[in-house]
Amino acid sequence: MNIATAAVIVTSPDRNFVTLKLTTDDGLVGWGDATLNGRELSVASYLTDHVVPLLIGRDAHRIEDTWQFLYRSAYWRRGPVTMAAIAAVDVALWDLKAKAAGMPLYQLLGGASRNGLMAYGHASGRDQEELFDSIRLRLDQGFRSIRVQTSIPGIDAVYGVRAPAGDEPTRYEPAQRSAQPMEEDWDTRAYLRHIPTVFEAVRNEFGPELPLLHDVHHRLTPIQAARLGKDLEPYDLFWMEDCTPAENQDALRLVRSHTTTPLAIGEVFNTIWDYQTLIKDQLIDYVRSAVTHTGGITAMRKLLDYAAQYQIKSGIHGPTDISPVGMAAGLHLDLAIHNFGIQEYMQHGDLTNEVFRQTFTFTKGYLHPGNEPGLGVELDEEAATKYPYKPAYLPYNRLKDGTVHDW
Ligand code: CS2
Ligand code: MG
Repeated sequence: MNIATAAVIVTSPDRNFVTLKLTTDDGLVGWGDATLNGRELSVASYLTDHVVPLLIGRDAHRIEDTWQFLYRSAYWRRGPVTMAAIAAVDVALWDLKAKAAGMPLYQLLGGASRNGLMAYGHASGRDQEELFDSIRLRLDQGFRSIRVQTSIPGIDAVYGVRAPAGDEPTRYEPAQRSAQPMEEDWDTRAYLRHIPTVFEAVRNEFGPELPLLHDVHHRLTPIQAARLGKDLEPYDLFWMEDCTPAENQDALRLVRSHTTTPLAIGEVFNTIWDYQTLIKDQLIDYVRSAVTHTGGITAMRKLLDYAAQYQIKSGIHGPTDISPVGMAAGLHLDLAIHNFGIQEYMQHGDLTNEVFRQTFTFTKGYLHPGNEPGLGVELDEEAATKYPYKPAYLPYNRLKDGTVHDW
């Protein structure tokens, strides 16, 4: 089973996606997700210019060897572009191997460790009424865990809050199609004052059972994050996510020493090394990496097995900028590992679902990758050509005095 062709497909149904298609000499097709939000074409070029030529003629069964070859032979290791490119090759090879075996991928990873994967949905609102409506909508859709984000009085646009009324009520897409990133504003003191009152209101309305999550999106210093974690303790969060910028692992030591609110981190990390201190010193509770950005199934399996030794669980990143191919890869891994925690499920739009035909299911709050051989996702190339690439950027933040802050 040698690789005969490798092609990079860029398509933009509801948003931009980069997909790697590998074809073997015996006619099997494997898919890998290489989407890096706002920097899509860099990964497409990395693959087309530097990886595709190396793949032709290689034995598609040699997944570990191919991973090591791509990681070590580049000399320049790590980084989101490199690791997304390696991930795409790795996931496409796992898709091929599972198709060749006639099994869903999770079977090759050891088989199912559970019946389904608890997923959390996103709720947001510009005020309490909108937020409560949004939570009710998610509950009606079957979600049993909810991420809560709200506007902050005095700040015009806040991460995670859906577009103004008139838009489809559940749709929140962080990247906007434009030639320049949108500018948003930020005020940490206003945020720290407001968020605990939101969780108090949500708990009062929806009761103590519902798992609630919150994403801080890298905005705080360690001491600010420690305070927020403490202030949120009465509302029993499932996790507080990305509370500080991720580069400094030791920042979490200070946060940890002040609060029992569980901590999740890592959607912008791309290797196990980004977690080394966090895991061995048990500074976090959940690993937020995406298969797509962290070197694929091969690397994520090692990362999550390492985390398991320290009772740290998975919380795989599942926003809309992970394509259905990357999403399915995460679901197969989630089902197989022992230390599954929760899975984010942001739900793709109709156009994306037209381009990527999927077999994973969402029933009563639980995701399942399905039982088709391989990943269970096929890209419809004809449909993909209808949606050419459109430049899109994530927003960025400035403080009131104009200083650039973390988005
Ligand atoms: C977010 C993402 O899902 C999350 O937790 O932080 O929506 C994130 O903003 C995007 O994936 C950025 O590409
Ligand atoms: Mg996040």
